[in-house]
Amino acid sequence: MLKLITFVSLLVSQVAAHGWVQEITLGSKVYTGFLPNTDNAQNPPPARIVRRIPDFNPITDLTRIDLQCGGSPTYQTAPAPLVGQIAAGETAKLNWTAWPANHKGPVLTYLAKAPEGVDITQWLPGTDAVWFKIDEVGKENGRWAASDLLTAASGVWSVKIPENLAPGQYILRNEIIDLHSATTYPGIQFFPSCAQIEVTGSGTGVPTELVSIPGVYTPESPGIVWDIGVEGDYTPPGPSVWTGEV
Ligand SMILES: *[C@@H]1O[C@H](CO)[C@@H](O)[C@H](O)[C@H]1NC(C)=O
Ligand SMILES: [Cu+2]
Repeated sequence: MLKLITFVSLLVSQVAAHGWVQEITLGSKVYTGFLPNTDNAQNPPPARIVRRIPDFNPITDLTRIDLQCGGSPTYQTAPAPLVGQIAAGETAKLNWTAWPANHKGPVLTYLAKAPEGVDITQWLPGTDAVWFKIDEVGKENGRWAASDLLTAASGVWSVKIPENLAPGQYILRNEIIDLHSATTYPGIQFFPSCAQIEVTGSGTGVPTELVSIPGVYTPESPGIVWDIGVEGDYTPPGPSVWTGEV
């Protein structure tokens, strides 16, 4: 009986934990996210613009390739079959499943441009330095991006595609970082979600500060070991934000 209770409460706590991007709106077009619980149960899984993930468990090892777009030792991410459409200057809306209130931390967004002549539905960046950051929010007026601001926005994280971004195929990587157990490393939890997008427009902006994921964060990077109980500002880890200004 004790075992059963332990098992049931474990299930409940897992259901209450974490989440994934269930829906993406690019401009005015709506796409279903990769839904790990139901999509993984189908063979083949439904075609999505979002790269597959095994489940809603966090990535905790900064050196694993799973930090890029999700995965586990037994389930690697892979390119998705579809590509979403958005114009530079439009807003992408990432609709996360209910985010637990105690999982506090920043929300960051990166882009990576598929190399010339490579179709994004075939592209795995590996550890190449191809990523640049377009958005980050840590804390605003004492409220954390996750979950305070995200939940206040009904679970939808909005990020503008820089107006001057050069057209092409990109991976849009939205990342929630959970700091609730980050007082030592390992402890910090990462929840990346990668959508494949085709950006249209006549922009010419090309960022110069490119990082690799994994590689961009180390246990010593500012913001990786953190005590959320401490008041004050928080600067998210990684490179500075590229706004597309020239
Ligand atoms: C988020 O996506 C879910 C599932 O498609 C949908 O029911 C919900 O209305 C969406 N939330 C918002 C704020 O658009
Ligand atoms: Cu957790």
